[in-house]
Amino acid sequence: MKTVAKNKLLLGAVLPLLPLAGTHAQNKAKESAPNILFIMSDDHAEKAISAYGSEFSRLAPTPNIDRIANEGALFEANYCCNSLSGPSRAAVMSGKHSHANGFMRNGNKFDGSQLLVQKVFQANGYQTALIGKWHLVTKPTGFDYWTILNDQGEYYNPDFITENDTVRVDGYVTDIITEKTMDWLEHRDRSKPFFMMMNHKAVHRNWWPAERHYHLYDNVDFPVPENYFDDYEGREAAKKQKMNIYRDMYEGHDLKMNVAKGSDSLRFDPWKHLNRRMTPEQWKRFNDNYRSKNDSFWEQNPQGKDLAIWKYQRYAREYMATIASLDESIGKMLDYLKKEGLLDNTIIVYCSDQGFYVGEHGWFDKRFMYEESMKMPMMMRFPPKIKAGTHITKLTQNIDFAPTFLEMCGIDVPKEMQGVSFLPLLEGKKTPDWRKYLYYHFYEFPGFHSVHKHYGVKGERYKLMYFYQDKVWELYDLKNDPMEMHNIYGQKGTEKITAELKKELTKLQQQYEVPQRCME
Ligand code: SGN
Ligand code: CA
Repeated sequence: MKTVAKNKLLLGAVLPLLPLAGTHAQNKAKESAPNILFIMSDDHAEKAISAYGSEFSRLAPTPNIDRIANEGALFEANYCCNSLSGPSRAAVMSGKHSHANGFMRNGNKFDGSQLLVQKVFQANGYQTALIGKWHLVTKPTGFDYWTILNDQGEYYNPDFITENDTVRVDGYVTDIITEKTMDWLEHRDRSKPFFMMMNHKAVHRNWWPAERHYHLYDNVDFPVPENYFDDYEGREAAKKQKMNIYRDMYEGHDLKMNVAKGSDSLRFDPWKHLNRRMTPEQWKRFNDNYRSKNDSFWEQNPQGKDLAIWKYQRYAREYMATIASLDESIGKMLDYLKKEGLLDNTIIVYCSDQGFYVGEHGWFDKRFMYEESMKMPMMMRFPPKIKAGTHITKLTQNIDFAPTFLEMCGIDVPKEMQGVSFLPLLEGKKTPDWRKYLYYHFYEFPGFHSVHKHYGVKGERYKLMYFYQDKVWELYDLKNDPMEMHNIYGQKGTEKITAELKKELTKLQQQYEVPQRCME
């Protein structure tokens, strides 16, 4: 792999220290201040992480990612506030819901002048860095060093953008991000603690594995979700989406089927689309080593359910094979921190930017407030404060991350952040007053996959959603219907719980000051 020259690595954008409301700008962190290594992947579903214990992940385990959970805490009820990449990243860094940080849908221009967690760390004597996916359109702020992918980035031979230039780097994106992160850690200012964001591209569409993983799951049959052939009865918005594996996935671009000569849009040739970054030799190896061995069933021209199931398996195998490189990356980072004697004084976080569907309801992608996409896999390791094997079952959200990280490092949490620190949960303290409901709001319509705008409230047992442009409500009892197949809104016997949830919804919208214009 080609790396950026050392002097460039060290010449990050040094931003002026800003007066930060509610923080004591000390400019020098205590000697013992912990470091933070924040690792975010993209579209990593909970069921694809073996620490969560699904049958699906048992067939394709993630032992290194699991180390973080096993030696620390696994979050079982962590949720994003808006299930999309840009909005989730903006919520993590600002500690605020989308309407308050201004980044409501992908493609918005992020206001980098606002208060952000990395700026608070920087003002408190931390060295800050960001490597990998950014996706917020405007340039990163608050990082001493940054290098980012262009928009979604490329799996093979990707471009990396820095303050001054754009450099194409040969190699596979997950490996390059890992090496760049280690390189930065190696050359950092060792007199300061660090706050490092390592943001992977994997496992985003179109799920392109590293060459060494092409055949990893060729012979594995992943369990097909029982609602794979969902008919969306009683769920109007679900009927209108365009994210079915068997109907909407591009056969060429997504499923990498040999469709180069096909003309209809489902047969999109990957070479002509996102993977034109592969060299002709890489493309040849892909054709010779992968497609030629995996396309025989499809070449027999299967139809109907047989084809739909085959597509699911192809998708699940490529999705999991792409995760294999992520798991290797986490293993390398943990080993590096150990070798450097940093393992126990570094707060290590692994999370995905949101959840993802791997066949539930027949889908890929995210966006909906249903569990698989609203849930955001999350785990943390920090032995001084977190006992190995901790399970966090209370409701937490991505807006809580910034307040938690700051409190764990002994830095005051700025009052304008809307999230709350979940450090007491990590420490196993009694928290009888912990929140009972979370607020969710999805804005990207019209947009990819045609998921209509909606907001809602999620409690421990019940979930209420409102597709406000369609004026359609949905209510789920997650205890009796964990797969959210039965919308019980308006049914006899649900009056009391509906009224309670509507009250909570209004309360949260007032608390977070959601403007009326965002709800029309
Ligand atoms: C791309 C994908 C979509 C995906 C969005 C947002 N299409 O546009 O399927 O929903 O990103 O994803 S692709 O064929 O171009 O990959 S997000 O995770 O970044 O929010
Ligand atoms: Ca994502």
